[in-house]
Amino acid sequence: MARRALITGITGQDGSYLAEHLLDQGYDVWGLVRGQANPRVSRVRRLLQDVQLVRGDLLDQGSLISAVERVQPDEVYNLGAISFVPMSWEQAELTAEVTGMGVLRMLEAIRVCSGITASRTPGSGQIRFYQASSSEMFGQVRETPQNERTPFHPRSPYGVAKAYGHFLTQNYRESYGMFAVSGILFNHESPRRGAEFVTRKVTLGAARIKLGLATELRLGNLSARRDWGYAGDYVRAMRLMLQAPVPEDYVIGTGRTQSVRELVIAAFEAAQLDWERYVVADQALHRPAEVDLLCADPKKARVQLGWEPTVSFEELVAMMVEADLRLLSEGADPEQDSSWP
Ligand code: NAP
Ligand code: F7E
Repeated sequence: MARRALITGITGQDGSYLAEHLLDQGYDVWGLVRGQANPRVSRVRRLLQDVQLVRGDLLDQGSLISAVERVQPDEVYNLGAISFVPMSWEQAELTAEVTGMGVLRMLEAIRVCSGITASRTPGSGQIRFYQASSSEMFGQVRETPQNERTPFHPRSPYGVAKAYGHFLTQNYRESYGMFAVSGILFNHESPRRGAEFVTRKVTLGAARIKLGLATELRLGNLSARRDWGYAGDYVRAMRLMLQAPVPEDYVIGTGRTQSVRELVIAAFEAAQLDWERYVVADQALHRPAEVDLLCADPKKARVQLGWEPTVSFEELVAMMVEADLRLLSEGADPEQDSSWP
């Protein structure tokens, strides 16, 4: 019988790629969707016709229990979150509730539906659980590159909420023997990335300028460095973690780091533009506390899971610029639901 997966955050970037990957692998895929008239649900329905939808919200414990009871999943991927770091300062409590406490509610839904009441043999739980942890937990980094043993020093309410979810996932594994793992994923991007994140903001900005739709691009801290990979590669790692014989946490990244300035140069080069004529550095876009440098050491995932990224930074940026040029040339509005290639 096909394995059955439940994905929270199905309307987001990773949810879409993970759903496609799991469908390819022969899974029955269910997505948790929230809200009464969420416009992003129609995008999922159009792109992912074989995914079944179930209503629920990470803020609502009962809805998660009902969803798990209805779907009877073998695997749960908890990707739902408030994921835009600047928003986590503006709505810190909501971020704690969704991105942090949402993990507790999802784990509790699995625990209750599995009838787990006391400690069990490690890994004996029926439902395998993946938590979308983040390199933002490393924050002000203690060492470079960062691996599974690097201590956390989060720099935003988002990073703090993710650290809570991360430790809770470990705790449910240790307390109840649940097969619960965290993927500590570094930044990963794609043509489906939200327009507010810096890679997409830059590739859309370059495409708009190229097509005469804009005359400048305002950005914040150009010196921040990130380890950027391709989302399609990273969702493969999520599934592999849940197929491992033993539940463990893994760092997923490329092992390379680039600055926002290097990202801008690559994107404008791909659009055949001179970036210095168009990019405006805007102090107002700097964050209250910045994460200056992230760079993954993905050796454990390579050795134990056989996972490797396949798309380089340069290929990723070129792919995104090309997709945005096409999208805008077709007259699509990237801020609207029609914008998923
Ligand atoms: P994304 O595009 O921002 O998607 C976030 C998803 O969370 C959306 O589907 C959203 O659904 C859902 N969501 C928000 N509030 C919810 C709630 N109250 N209940 C249920 N669902 C809710 O994020 P992403 O880039 O795909 O990332 C997926 C996950 O990985 C997130 O947890 C993110 O924090 C984490 N992560 C991402 C990266 C990265 O570089 N992309 C790196 C490390 C970790 P609606 O349509 O209902 O708003
Ligand atoms: O910023 C700098 C900004 O918003 C990257 C999320 O998926 O990855 C993501 O978080 C860097 C920061 O991503 C602008 O200051 C400069 O240093 O694309 P971002 P993020 O904050 O790294 C992690 C792993 C997650 O888990 C998160 O969910 O770029 N930057 N100028 C800018 N950033 C933005 N957004 N906009 C600018 O204008």
